[in-house]
Amino acid sequence: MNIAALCRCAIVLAVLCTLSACGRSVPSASESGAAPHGVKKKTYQDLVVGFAQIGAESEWRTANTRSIQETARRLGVELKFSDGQQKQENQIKAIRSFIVQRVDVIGVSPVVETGWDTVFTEVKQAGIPLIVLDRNASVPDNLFSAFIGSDFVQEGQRACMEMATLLNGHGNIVELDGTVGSAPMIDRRAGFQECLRAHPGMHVIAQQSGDFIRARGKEVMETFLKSYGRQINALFAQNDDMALGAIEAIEEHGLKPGTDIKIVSVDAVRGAFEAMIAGKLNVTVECNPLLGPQFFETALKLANGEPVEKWVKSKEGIYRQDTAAQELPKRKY
Ligand code: GYE
Repeated sequence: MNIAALCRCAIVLAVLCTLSACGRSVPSASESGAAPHGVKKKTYQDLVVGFAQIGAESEWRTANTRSIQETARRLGVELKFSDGQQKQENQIKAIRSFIVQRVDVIGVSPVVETGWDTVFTEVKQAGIPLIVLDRNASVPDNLFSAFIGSDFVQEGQRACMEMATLLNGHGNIVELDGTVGSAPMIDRRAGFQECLRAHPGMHVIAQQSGDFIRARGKEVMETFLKSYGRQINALFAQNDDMALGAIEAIEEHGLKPGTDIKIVSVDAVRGAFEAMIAGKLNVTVECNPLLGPQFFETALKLANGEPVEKWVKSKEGIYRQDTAAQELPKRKY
Protein backbone atom coordinates (compact mmCIF):
# COMPACT_ATOMS: atom_id res chain seq x y z
CA MET A 1 0.00 0.00 0.00
CA ASN A 2 1.40 3.44 -0.85
CA ILE A 3 1.46 6.48 1.47
CA ALA A 4 -1.64 8.10 -0.08
CA ALA A 5 -3.62 4.90 0.35
CA LEU A 6 -2.44 4.64 3.97
CA CYS A 7 -3.59 8.20 4.68
CA ARG A 8 -7.01 7.49 3.11
CA CYS A 9 -7.31 4.44 5.36
CA ALA A 10 -6.44 6.46 8.44
CA ILE A 11 -9.11 9.07 7.61
CA VAL A 12 -11.77 6.41 7.01
CA LEU A 13 -10.85 4.72 10.31
CA ALA A 14 -11.05 8.00 12.19
CA VAL A 15 -14.55 8.70 10.79
CA LEU A 16 -15.72 5.17 11.59
CA CYS A 17 -14.37 5.59 15.11
CA THR A 18 -16.34 8.76 15.70
CA LEU A 19 -19.54 7.11 14.46
CA SER A 20 -19.05 3.94 16.52
CA ALA A 21 -17.71 2.90 19.90
CA CYS A 22 -13.93 3.40 19.57
CA GLY A 23 -13.81 5.92 22.35
CA ARG A 24 -15.78 3.88 24.85
CA SER A 25 -14.09 1.82 27.52
CA VAL A 26 -13.87 -1.94 26.93
CA PRO A 27 -16.61 -3.82 28.80
CA SER A 28 -15.32 -5.82 31.75
CA ALA A 29 -15.01 -9.59 31.52
CA SER A 30 -18.19 -10.05 33.56
CA GLU A 31 -20.15 -7.64 31.34
CA SER A 32 -19.10 -9.29 28.10
CA GLY A 33 -19.05 -12.86 29.40
CA ALA A 34 -15.50 -13.28 28.00
CA ALA A 35 -11.95 -12.78 29.22
CA PRO A 36 -10.49 -9.25 29.00
CA HIS A 37 -10.29 -8.14 25.37
CA GLY A 38 -12.83 -10.83 24.53
CA VAL A 39 -10.15 -13.50 23.95
CA LYS A 40 -9.66 -16.47 26.21
CA LYS A 41 -6.14 -17.82 25.89
CA LYS A 42 -6.06 -21.45 24.85
CA THR A 43 -4.18 -23.99 26.96
CA TYR A 44 -2.73 -27.31 25.79
CA GLN A 45 -5.92 -29.04 26.96
CA ASP A 46 -8.01 -26.88 24.59
CA LEU A 47 -5.82 -27.66 21.60
CA VAL A 48 -6.77 -29.98 18.73
CA VAL A 49 -3.83 -30.64 16.39
CA GLY A 50 -3.71 -32.67 13.18
CA PHE A 51 -0.38 -34.18 12.16
CA ALA A 52 0.34 -35.76 8.77
CA GLN A 53 3.36 -38.03 9.30
CA ILE A 54 5.38 -39.59 6.45
CA GLY A 55 5.38 -43.23 7.54
CA ALA A 56 7.68 -45.54 9.48
CA GLU A 57 10.71 -45.97 7.21
CA SER A 58 13.49 -45.71 9.80
CA GLU A 59 14.50 -45.73 13.48
CA TRP A 60 14.58 -41.93 13.19
CA ARG A 61 10.96 -41.79 12.07
CA THR A 62 9.82 -44.15 14.84
CA ALA A 63 11.51 -41.92 17.42
CA ASN A 64 9.94 -38.83 15.83
CA THR A 65 6.43 -40.32 15.92
CA ARG A 66 6.91 -41.45 19.51
CA SER A 67 8.07 -37.97 20.52
CA ILE A 68 4.98 -36.36 18.95
CA GLN A 69 2.48 -38.85 20.38
CA GLU A 70 4.00 -38.98 23.87
CA THR A 71 4.28 -35.19 24.13
CA ALA A 72 0.62 -34.80 23.09
CA ARG A 73 -0.42 -37.30 25.75
CA ARG A 74 1.71 -35.64 28.43
CA LEU A 75 0.38 -32.15 27.67
CA GLY A 76 -3.23 -33.21 27.19
CA VAL A 77 -3.38 -32.06 23.55
CA GLU A 78 -5.92 -33.86 21.35
CA LEU A 79 -3.81 -35.23 18.48
CA LYS A 80 -5.23 -36.46 15.20
CA PHE A 81 -2.38 -38.50 13.74
CA SER A 82 -2.19 -39.78 10.19
CA ASP A 83 0.45 -42.17 8.75
CA GLY A 84 1.03 -41.33 5.07
CA GLN A 85 2.84 -44.61 4.30
CA GLN A 86 5.45 -42.74 2.22
CA LYS A 87 2.80 -41.32 -0.15
CA GLN A 88 2.32 -37.60 -0.71
CA GLU A 89 -1.29 -38.16 -1.84
CA ASN A 90 -2.10 -39.73 1.55
CA GLN A 91 -0.58 -36.76 3.35
CA ILE A 92 -2.59 -34.33 1.21
CA LYS A 93 -5.81 -36.26 1.98
CA ALA A 94 -5.00 -36.14 5.69
CA ILE A 95 -4.43 -32.37 5.60
CA ARG A 96 -7.77 -31.87 3.80
CA SER A 97 -9.56 -33.94 6.41
CA PHE A 98 -7.94 -31.84 9.18
CA ILE A 99 -9.33 -28.72 7.46
CA VAL A 100 -12.82 -30.26 7.38
CA GLN A 101 -12.51 -31.17 11.08
CA ARG A 102 -11.52 -27.55 11.86
CA VAL A 103 -8.49 -28.47 13.98
CA ASP A 104 -6.66 -25.55 15.66
CA VAL A 105 -3.27 -26.23 14.06
CA ILE A 106 -1.99 -28.56 11.32
CA GLY A 107 1.47 -30.11 11.20
CA VAL A 108 3.05 -31.99 8.32
CA SER A 109 6.37 -33.61 7.57
CA PRO A 110 6.45 -33.48 3.76
CA VAL A 111 7.68 -36.74 2.23
CA VAL A 112 9.01 -34.86 -0.80
CA GLU A 113 9.81 -31.19 -1.26
CA THR A 114 7.53 -30.15 -4.13
CA GLY A 115 3.80 -30.33 -4.87
CA TRP A 116 2.46 -28.67 -1.73
CA ASP A 117 1.33 -25.24 -2.98
CA THR A 118 -2.34 -26.11 -3.55
CA VAL A 119 -3.06 -27.87 -0.28
CA PHE A 120 -1.01 -25.38 1.77
CA THR A 121 -3.06 -22.58 0.15
CA GLU A 122 -6.25 -24.38 1.19
CA VAL A 123 -4.99 -24.50 4.80
CA LYS A 124 -4.19 -20.81 4.65
CA GLN A 125 -7.61 -19.95 3.23
CA ALA A 126 -9.22 -21.95 6.06
CA GLY A 127 -7.32 -19.69 8.50
CA ILE A 128 -5.55 -22.63 10.19
CA PRO A 129 -1.89 -22.18 11.21
CA LEU A 130 0.43 -24.69 9.51
CA ILE A 131 3.68 -26.02 10.96
CA VAL A 132 6.11 -27.82 8.66
CA LEU A 133 8.07 -30.31 10.76
CA ASP A 134 11.34 -32.12 10.02
CA ARG A 135 11.43 -32.00 6.18
CA ASN A 136 10.97 -28.67 4.43
CA ALA A 137 8.60 -28.03 1.55
CA SER A 138 9.56 -25.86 -1.35
CA VAL A 139 6.73 -23.29 -1.15
CA PRO A 140 6.58 -19.51 -0.67
CA ASP A 141 7.21 -18.50 2.95
CA ASN A 142 3.71 -17.09 3.41
CA LEU A 143 2.10 -20.52 2.94
CA PHE A 144 3.21 -21.84 6.35
CA SER A 145 3.64 -20.39 9.82
CA ALA A 146 6.84 -22.09 10.98
CA PHE A 147 9.40 -24.75 10.08
CA ILE A 148 10.83 -26.87 12.90
CA GLY A 149 13.77 -29.05 11.98
CA SER A 150 17.40 -29.54 11.10
CA ASP A 151 19.84 -27.87 8.77
CA PHE A 152 20.29 -30.75 6.32
CA VAL A 153 22.88 -28.90 4.23
CA GLN A 154 25.05 -28.52 7.31
CA GLU A 155 24.62 -32.24 8.07
CA GLY A 156 25.94 -33.08 4.57
CA GLN A 157 28.89 -30.72 5.05
CA ARG A 158 29.67 -32.27 8.42
CA ALA A 159 29.53 -35.78 6.95
CA CYS A 160 31.99 -34.79 4.23
CA MET A 161 34.37 -33.15 6.68
CA GLU A 162 34.38 -36.31 8.80
CA MET A 163 35.01 -38.33 5.64
CA ALA A 164 37.97 -36.11 4.73
CA THR A 165 39.54 -36.85 8.12
CA LEU A 166 38.92 -40.60 7.81
CA LEU A 167 40.31 -40.74 4.26
CA ASN A 168 43.08 -38.21 4.70
CA GLY A 169 41.48 -36.34 1.85
CA HIS A 170 41.86 -39.16 -0.70
CA GLY A 171 39.56 -41.95 -1.82
CA ASN A 172 36.57 -43.29 -3.70
CA ILE A 173 33.21 -42.83 -2.05
CA VAL A 174 29.86 -44.48 -2.74
CA GLU A 175 26.74 -42.66 -1.63
CA LEU A 176 23.46 -44.12 -0.41
CA ASP A 177 20.81 -41.45 -0.83
CA GLY A 178 17.48 -41.07 0.93
CA THR A 179 14.06 -40.80 -0.69
CA VAL A 180 14.41 -39.11 -4.07
CA GLY A 181 13.05 -35.56 -4.01
CA SER A 182 12.93 -35.34 -0.20
CA ALA A 183 14.47 -32.32 1.49
CA PRO A 184 17.07 -34.28 3.50
CA MET A 185 18.14 -36.16 0.36
CA ILE A 186 18.52 -32.99 -1.72
CA ASP A 187 20.15 -30.90 0.99
CA ARG A 188 22.49 -33.51 2.50
CA ARG A 189 23.79 -34.25 -0.97
CA ALA A 190 24.19 -30.52 -1.69
CA GLY A 191 26.13 -29.99 1.55
CA PHE A 192 28.32 -33.02 0.89
CA GLN A 193 29.03 -31.93 -2.69
CA GLU A 194 29.83 -28.39 -1.66
CA CYS A 195 32.45 -29.55 0.84
CA LEU A 196 33.85 -32.08 -1.67
CA ARG A 197 34.86 -29.16 -3.89
CA ALA A 198 37.42 -28.27 -1.26
CA HIS A 199 38.74 -31.87 -1.27
CA PRO A 200 39.75 -32.70 -4.85
CA GLY A 201 41.25 -36.05 -3.79
CA MET A 202 37.86 -37.47 -2.78
CA HIS A 203 35.42 -38.67 -5.45
CA VAL A 204 31.87 -39.99 -5.37
CA ILE A 205 32.08 -42.89 -7.84
CA ALA A 206 28.47 -44.10 -7.48
CA GLN A 207 25.27 -42.90 -5.88
CA GLN A 208 21.79 -44.37 -5.63
CA SER A 209 18.72 -44.08 -3.45
CA GLY A 210 18.04 -46.61 -0.72
CA ASP A 211 14.87 -44.75 0.34
CA PHE A 212 16.12 -44.28 3.92
CA ILE A 213 15.29 -47.99 4.46
CA ARG A 214 17.71 -50.54 5.90
CA ALA A 215 16.84 -53.41 3.52
CA ARG A 216 17.18 -51.10 0.49
CA GLY A 217 20.52 -49.84 1.81
CA LYS A 218 21.75 -53.42 1.87
CA GLU A 219 20.51 -54.15 -1.66
CA VAL A 220 22.06 -51.04 -3.18
CA MET A 221 25.36 -51.61 -1.36
CA GLU A 222 25.45 -55.13 -2.85
CA THR A 223 25.21 -53.66 -6.35
CA PHE A 224 27.94 -51.09 -5.53
CA LEU A 225 30.17 -53.90 -4.30
CA LYS A 226 29.51 -56.00 -7.39
CA SER A 227 30.46 -53.14 -9.68
CA TYR A 228 33.36 -51.58 -7.77
CA GLY A 229 34.52 -54.10 -5.12
CA ARG A 230 37.77 -53.05 -3.46
CA GLN A 231 37.88 -49.78 -5.34
CA ILE A 232 35.42 -48.48 -2.74
CA ASN A 233 37.21 -46.73 0.13
CA ALA A 234 34.22 -45.20 1.87
CA LEU A 235 30.44 -45.02 2.13
CA PHE A 236 28.38 -41.93 2.81
CA ALA A 237 24.91 -43.11 3.86
CA GLN A 238 22.31 -40.38 4.19
CA ASN A 239 20.85 -42.15 7.22
CA ASP A 240 21.94 -44.73 9.79
CA ASP A 241 19.39 -47.36 8.75
CA MET A 242 20.86 -47.57 5.24
CA ALA A 243 24.38 -47.70 6.71
CA LEU A 244 23.33 -50.61 8.94
CA GLY A 245 21.97 -52.48 5.91
CA ALA A 246 25.15 -51.71 3.96
CA ILE A 247 27.29 -53.05 6.82
CA GLU A 248 25.62 -56.45 6.38
CA ALA A 249 26.30 -56.35 2.62
CA ILE A 250 29.96 -55.43 3.18
CA GLU A 251 30.47 -58.27 5.66
CA GLU A 252 28.78 -60.76 3.34
CA HIS A 253 31.16 -59.56 0.62
CA GLY A 254 34.09 -60.53 2.87
CA LEU A 255 35.21 -57.00 3.74
CA LYS A 256 35.43 -55.20 7.07
CA PRO A 257 33.00 -52.29 7.46
CA GLY A 258 34.59 -49.38 9.31
CA THR A 259 38.09 -50.56 8.33
CA ASP A 260 38.22 -51.62 4.65
CA ILE A 261 35.33 -49.31 3.89
CA LYS A 262 34.98 -46.25 6.13
CA ILE A 263 31.38 -45.30 6.85
CA VAL A 264 29.80 -41.98 7.76
CA SER A 265 26.03 -41.69 8.16
CA VAL A 266 23.41 -39.32 9.54
CA ASP A 267 20.82 -39.46 12.38
CA ALA A 268 22.68 -40.84 15.46
CA VAL A 269 20.08 -43.48 16.33
CA ARG A 270 20.85 -46.19 18.91
CA GLY A 271 21.72 -48.78 16.23
CA ALA A 272 24.45 -46.46 14.94
CA PHE A 273 26.07 -46.27 18.38
CA GLU A 274 26.00 -50.05 18.67
CA ALA A 275 27.66 -50.34 15.25
CA MET A 276 30.31 -47.77 16.24
CA ILE A 277 31.05 -49.69 19.46
CA ALA A 278 31.49 -52.83 17.31
CA GLY A 279 33.92 -50.85 15.11
CA LYS A 280 31.71 -51.19 12.01
CA LEU A 281 30.57 -47.58 11.61
CA ASN A 282 32.98 -44.67 11.90
CA VAL A 283 30.88 -41.57 12.43
CA THR A 284 27.24 -40.55 12.69
CA VAL A 285 26.18 -36.94 12.28
CA GLU A 286 23.25 -36.18 14.55
CA CYS A 287 19.78 -35.26 13.26
CA ASN A 288 17.41 -34.85 16.17
CA PRO A 289 13.97 -36.50 15.81
CA LEU A 290 12.67 -35.47 19.26
CA LEU A 291 10.64 -32.57 17.92
CA GLY A 292 7.40 -33.16 19.87
CA PRO A 293 7.94 -30.55 22.63
CA GLN A 294 8.93 -27.75 20.20
CA PHE A 295 6.06 -28.70 17.90
CA PHE A 296 3.31 -28.33 20.51
CA GLU A 297 4.88 -25.26 22.08
CA THR A 298 4.82 -23.59 18.65
CA ALA A 299 1.29 -24.88 17.96
CA LEU A 300 -0.04 -23.35 21.19
CA LYS A 301 1.55 -19.99 20.44
CA LEU A 302 0.07 -19.99 16.93
CA ALA A 303 -3.37 -20.99 18.22
CA ASN A 304 -3.20 -17.96 20.51
CA GLY A 305 -2.07 -15.66 17.71
CA GLU A 306 1.36 -15.17 19.29
CA PRO A 307 4.50 -14.64 17.18
CA VAL A 308 6.84 -17.60 16.54
CA GLU A 309 10.21 -18.03 14.89
CA LYS A 310 9.96 -18.88 11.21
CA TRP A 311 12.66 -21.60 11.50
CA VAL A 312 13.04 -23.32 14.86
CA LYS A 313 16.42 -25.04 14.32
CA SER A 314 17.41 -28.27 16.05
CA LYS A 315 20.70 -28.35 17.95
CA GLU A 316 22.87 -31.27 16.90
CA GLY A 317 26.29 -32.86 17.37
CA ILE A 318 28.66 -35.33 15.72
CA TYR A 319 29.48 -38.74 17.25
CA ARG A 320 32.57 -40.85 16.54
CA GLN A 321 33.73 -44.36 17.48
CA ASP A 322 35.99 -43.21 20.31
CA THR A 323 33.15 -41.82 22.44
CA ALA A 324 30.31 -44.12 21.29
CA ALA A 325 30.35 -46.42 24.36
CA GLN A 326 30.33 -43.47 26.72
CA GLU A 327 27.50 -41.73 24.81
CA LEU A 328 25.16 -44.69 24.25
CA PRO A 329 23.60 -44.74 27.76
CA LYS A 330 22.74 -41.04 27.38
CA ARG A 331 20.92 -41.46 24.08
CA LYS A 332 17.17 -40.94 24.09
CA TYR A 333 16.43 -42.51 20.68
O1 GYE B 1 17.30 -38.72 8.42
C1 GYE B 1 15.76 -40.47 7.99
C2 GYE B 1 14.28 -40.43 7.94
O2 GYE B 1 13.53 -36.54 7.41
C3 GYE B 1 15.42 -36.10 8.73
O3 GYE B 1 13.98 -39.21 7.37
C4 GYE B 1 14.43 -37.10 8.28
C5 GYE B 1 15.02 -38.32 7.66
C6 GYE B 1 15.98 -39.10 8.52
O4 GYE B 1 13.67 -41.50 7.47
O5 GYE B 1 16.24 -41.50 8.77
